[in-house]
Amino acid sequence: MSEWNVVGFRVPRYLHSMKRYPAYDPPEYLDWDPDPIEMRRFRAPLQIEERAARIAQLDPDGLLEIYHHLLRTRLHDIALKRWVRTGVISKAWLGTGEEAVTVGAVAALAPERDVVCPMIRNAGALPMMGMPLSDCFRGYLASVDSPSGGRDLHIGDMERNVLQPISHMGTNVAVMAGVALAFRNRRQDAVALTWIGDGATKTAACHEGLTFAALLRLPVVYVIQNNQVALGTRLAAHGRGSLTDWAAAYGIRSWQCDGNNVLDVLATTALAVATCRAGEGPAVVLAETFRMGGHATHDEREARATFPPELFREWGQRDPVGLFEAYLMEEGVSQDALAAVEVDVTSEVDRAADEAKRSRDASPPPDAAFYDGFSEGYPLVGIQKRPMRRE
Ligand SMILES: Cc1ncc(C[n+]2csc(CCOP(=O)(O)OP(=O)(O)O)c2C)c(N)n1
Ligand SMILES: [Mg+2]
Repeated sequence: MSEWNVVGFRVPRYLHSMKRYPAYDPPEYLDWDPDPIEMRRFRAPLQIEERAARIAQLDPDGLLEIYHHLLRTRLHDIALKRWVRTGVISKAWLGTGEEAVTVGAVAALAPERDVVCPMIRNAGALPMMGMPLSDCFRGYLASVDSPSGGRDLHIGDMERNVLQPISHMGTNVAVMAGVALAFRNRRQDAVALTWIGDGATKTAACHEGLTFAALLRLPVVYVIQNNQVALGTRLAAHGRGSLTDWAAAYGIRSWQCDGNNVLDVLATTALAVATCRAGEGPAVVLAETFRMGGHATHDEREARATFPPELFREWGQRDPVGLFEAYLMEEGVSQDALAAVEVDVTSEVDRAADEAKRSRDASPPPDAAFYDGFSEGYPLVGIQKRPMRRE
């Protein structure tokens, strides 16, 4: 954002500002300008000694890479929203306003050895782990060449250390404890990480998984993504206790961070990962954030009515991408460098969406819908090859 003072000199404050999309961005993001109070609030946790030490390891290229990941996550969602509006797909689950929780957490991992299980609001993790962005779009098209073969929009790729999530909330907590147990048994120096929604913390599967992970001290990091709502139910309506005390009840070490501050998420997740690598896992990172959109694109109006408008204004001022961009400018990153990242990311996302759209009509053959999976220790393709119990 450029400003001109009375004598016509440009005030070199926030010179670059990423493009906003009136048709797709939440209204609070459209004329977004960094608020000085929020900028101070952004810096505060980064002064905490052990967090500061991790952030000091990032060089200018590393910081720009994080900006790239944040922006790509935002634009991926905007591209999906455009697909919904233009009738390519009927619905999309987006993470608008929550990008930092995904990007910061994955940036704290070693993608070549650690394994993540991203929930649908953590789509930004997939390209960070090396999955082609076009595959993220193909997942939504249910095309035969999508990573799930067209079966499911929850996608993963074990070649790239991304476990396809189960859509049932809470179940991945136990599954990732199992992944961490496998690491331990194989003496592999690796960490498992997944995200748990505030709503998912209330499931039985989550409780069982955490108890198991804690008891066996497994190397698994659970990032609680508290976006203050579960589908249409506000946090205060789905639980009475505080999530701050929650990990302690399981005997699990935890850190709290600002989920709209990518560097704070990165630094706290790095501490959690270090705990696991030191054999003292598991660990919980509680990231406080806010869902700026609907549960998915179908209920955006209801979602806006779930909370008072002031709350959207407050969190809107805390746009994780905008805040990080403003922070980088304060740190002296050049306007040209930021603009160059934006040009790159925009064309990367456009290209990926266009490439995926070419598969739009490549539906799986009808009999592939029966079954394709693993059972009784060997791969089975098609329901006719499954051993059926006949009474
Ligand atoms: C066991 C189970 N119950 C209900 C659902 C339907 N459902 C899908 S997402 C969701 C809300 C999830 O809320 P939260 O865990 O806070 O994650 P968020 O959507 O806010 O990211 C519900 C109820 C489900 N997928 N699994
Ligand atoms: Mg939630």
